[in-house]
Amino acid sequence: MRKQSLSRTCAALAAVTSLALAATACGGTTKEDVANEDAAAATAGKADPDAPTKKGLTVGFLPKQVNNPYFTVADKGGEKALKELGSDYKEVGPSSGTDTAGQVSYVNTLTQQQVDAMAVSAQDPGALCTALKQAMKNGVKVVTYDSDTNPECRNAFVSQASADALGRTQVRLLAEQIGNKGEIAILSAAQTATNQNAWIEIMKDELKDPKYKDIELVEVAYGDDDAQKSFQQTQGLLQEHPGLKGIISPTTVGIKAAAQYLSGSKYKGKVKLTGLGTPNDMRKYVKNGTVEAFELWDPAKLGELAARTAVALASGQITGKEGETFEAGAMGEYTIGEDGVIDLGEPTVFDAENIDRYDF
Ligand code: RAM
Repeated sequence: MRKQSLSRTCAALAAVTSLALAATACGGTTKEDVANEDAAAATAGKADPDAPTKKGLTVGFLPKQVNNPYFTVADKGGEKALKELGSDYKEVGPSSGTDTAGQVSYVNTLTQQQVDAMAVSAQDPGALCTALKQAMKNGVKVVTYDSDTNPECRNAFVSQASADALGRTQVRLLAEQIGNKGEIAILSAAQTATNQNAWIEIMKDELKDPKYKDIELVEVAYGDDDAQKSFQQTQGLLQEHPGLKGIISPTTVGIKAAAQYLSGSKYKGKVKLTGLGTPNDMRKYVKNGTVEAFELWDPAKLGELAARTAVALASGQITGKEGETFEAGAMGEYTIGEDGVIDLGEPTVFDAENIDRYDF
């Protein structure tokens, strides 16, 4: 049974007041929230792998940022999968990659609308927890995709590839391009983003390997997934560090803005750039010699897997526990790993040789 709860009140508040006000009023931790620490476990029950796939469900997608081409592709993948499964899709979300209060309000609104499940890419791990726990307490299944919250604040996390693999391969790509020597910088997105920070930690760890002893990470800059800010941050990095040899930008918005800056500057081809980008954004810069190689997973597949995970949860086929398995349509069978994490698979490296084979 769904009880009237704090989240309902918050969502109602969000409907009648400014989003920021509602978020402030609802963002704090209450006694009720503390008592609901294990909301995920309480609503999860036992998995029945043979339960029929429910139809007519509504799954809300809440990306970090709408109008970000990466999330447009990812969420379209979710929409397509839901259509195939006979369920409904909706997308809500802030237009800025640093509007955490806005994300909290959208979680509350989706809860109030009694969606069956939501797929969320978290701008900040902790900030969404209270609202997500309330959602789960109200019977809404919560899947994070792309960027996780804390494990107890969702049922499962659909990860694009292991953070370990992504962090290390980006360092390896850049190290190769600069001949294992010189100053490098990172251009990230929001300072709070769970996925970005996880990758940056792994990059720092990878850099401890003696084979990188001549590489020095001189700065981590934040472009907030805002094209203009990322462009300016790139310019700033080059002014601050005239000897800079390379930049890693693990964000589609950041790498595109950095490529745009380098491409029109005297650094083109001299200062190397790699990271995570979409082939359609980066094609031009690979062809004009600004970028040698970068990587990404297929965002449409990530969105599809998030949608299929949400439906499997709402159908009772899985609860998010390690070891449970489910069928993700043509994508095949997936097994839930430690802490409720489901890995999509390996990322792809794009370069001049293969980039024209991809269109996203
Ligand atoms: C941006 C976002 C997103 C990240 C991609 C690679 O669009 O920061 O969270 O996964 O880049």
